[in-house]
Amino acid sequence: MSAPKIEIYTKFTCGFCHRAKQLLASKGAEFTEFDISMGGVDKARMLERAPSARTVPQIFIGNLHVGGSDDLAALERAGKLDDLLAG
Ligand SMILES: N[C@@H](CCC(=O)N[C@@H](CS)C(=O)NCC(=O)O)C(=O)O
Repeated sequence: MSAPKIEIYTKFTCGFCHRAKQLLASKGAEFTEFDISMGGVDKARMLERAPSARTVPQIFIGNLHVGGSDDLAALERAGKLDDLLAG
């Protein structure tokens, strides 16, 4: 199975975003980042995909909405992240 597409919506000055990207990078996972600091169509798209989102980052692995940085870290602690990233 091929690795799922990983997408992360971020803001420029966001420490939680940095932390999430570091965790993904430490796994060798490639991801697409959408910086929504200035709003725009990418922010609208994020809210379409995750209507209840109030913070960044918002992380998607394939069609799965993981949530934020804490949610990503929780998956890692539970030993589930590697399998999710592998697809
Ligand atoms: N528990 C969340 C916390 C995320 C968070 O507080 N993000 C801040 C920026 S670092 C945020 O989005 N604040 C509201 C805003 O910037 O509109 C997570 O782990 O992702």
